[in-house]
Amino acid sequence: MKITTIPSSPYLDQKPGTSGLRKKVTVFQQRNYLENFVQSIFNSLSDFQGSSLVLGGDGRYFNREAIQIIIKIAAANGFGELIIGQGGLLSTPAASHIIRKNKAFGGIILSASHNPGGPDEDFGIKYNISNGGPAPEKFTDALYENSTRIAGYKIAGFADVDLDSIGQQKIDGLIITIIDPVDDYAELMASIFDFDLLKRSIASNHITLCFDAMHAITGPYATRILEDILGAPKGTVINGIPLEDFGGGHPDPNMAHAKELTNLMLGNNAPTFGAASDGDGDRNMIMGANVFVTPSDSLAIMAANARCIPAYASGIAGVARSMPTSQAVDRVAKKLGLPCFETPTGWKYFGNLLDDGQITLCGEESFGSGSNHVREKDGLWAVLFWLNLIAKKRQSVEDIVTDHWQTYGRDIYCRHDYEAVDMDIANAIVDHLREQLPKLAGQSFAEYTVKYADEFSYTDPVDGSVSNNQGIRIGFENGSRIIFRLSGTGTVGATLRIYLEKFEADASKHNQDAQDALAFLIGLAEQFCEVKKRTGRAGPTVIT
Ligand code: VG1
Ligand code: CO
Repeated sequence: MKITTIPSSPYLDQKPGTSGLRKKVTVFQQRNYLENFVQSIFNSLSDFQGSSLVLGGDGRYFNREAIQIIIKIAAANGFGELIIGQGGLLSTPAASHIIRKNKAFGGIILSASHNPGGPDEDFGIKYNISNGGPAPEKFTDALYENSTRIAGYKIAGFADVDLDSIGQQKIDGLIITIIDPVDDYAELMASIFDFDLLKRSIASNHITLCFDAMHAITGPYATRILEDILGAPKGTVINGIPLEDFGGGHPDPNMAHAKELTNLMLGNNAPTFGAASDGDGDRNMIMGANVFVTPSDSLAIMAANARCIPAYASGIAGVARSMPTSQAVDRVAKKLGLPCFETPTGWKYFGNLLDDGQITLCGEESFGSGSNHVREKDGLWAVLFWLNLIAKKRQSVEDIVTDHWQTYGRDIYCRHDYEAVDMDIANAIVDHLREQLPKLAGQSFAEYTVKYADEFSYTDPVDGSVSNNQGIRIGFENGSRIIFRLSGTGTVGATLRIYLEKFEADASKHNQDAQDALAFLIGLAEQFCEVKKRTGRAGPTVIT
């Protein structure tokens, strides 16, 4: 194979965010932009000669072209085998599983997750390590460093690879293995959940369901598992054909973006269960007839009921949640005597705890949950968890949630996002918040007395690494919290996220609307950050 080194000069904006590098497609299409980043990944690794690399993406616009380029750069850098999902497709959790199952050196996942796709929309790339999880911060820091100093990349000169025929191809010493993207993942799910029980519950109509794949990667996964294997009727999976532009939609599984599913579930003839996933298949939204389960509650309910699921029947080691996720799971951990960890936002922080066996379940408020079965959050896994729970407990989603609140109280929760805010204004908002922190503790606002006001930093209990500046938190004596963070996944301006949370022990008040119940805290958040005042906006872009 002929290997050439192409000289190139650095781009200075290749710093990975919360989950890899995300930019507009047009940015990635600049001369040598993708090539530089991929070579910088390999420049940050050592001892990978001859080993295998997993490749796949969520199928968005530019996925196929990018895969061909990455194949040639990986070949030139000395990988011995490339394991690629057919058509260049792999959901994020499936990629994680395939890295683990094949004991690969690592993997490159092409996705901008829930961000829209298409020629004028977003693309993304991320490196996962041999445990199947996102590379830790010290790797992404080194990668960024390397990207600012890159002088050229190595590329092999062979024709584009046939991505569509399953099987092995050989190019000189390099093996290219094209696999079915769904097979291994479906097998893994069958090993975790009680598929026989699910088949019976679906066949007897005890469970009726709708899954919205939002024209993204989970279409083929959900169709195979829910319809073909578990026997749900054809048409259970809606928007099931993956499209390069997600049909023009925003593949983010929440009530604002998964409108079709939301209308169905809140309508008169709702099925017993509804769910959706995002662009790359790692997020989930859980709904029952006339009820939406917040991701924070979902995590808590999973933890409380884990023993209902075959894979977790003997109990779980511990739980973790990202800092802005509500404290609902902490209550469960306390009651069950389980360790509970609070990590910064982003799945990479769960990896060490999972590898070390300190936790079994973890999740984020941003519609993500997962377990030690892979090292990414996993949308369909969460859906199957809930289906298994409903089947086993023979209870509706609403009853499961209500029972949970009765036992543990309700952590009323919501998130307000202000998207595409001018970067300077966003930075000024954060500076303004920072200035107030030292004097906030002890101050009272109606019945809310500030207990602490600080910036979250995290020391990894396994390797001792420290991550600073992970969000501004204002915690109150009564357990309520307001958290402010700037997103690390957006591609236009800045996104300010405001997370609001209040605990309600009184069951007679559990059915309140979250926006009403949190109205005072919402007002207080504006008083602290002045986002409406400084941007002139009337309210958030999205409320979840
Ligand atoms: C967001 C979420 C975070 C999640 C990340 C990646 O990050 O808040 O919880 O881990 O997206 O998810 P940020 O920095 O924009 O708040 V995904 O499904 O976009 O890979
Ligand atoms: Co995602």
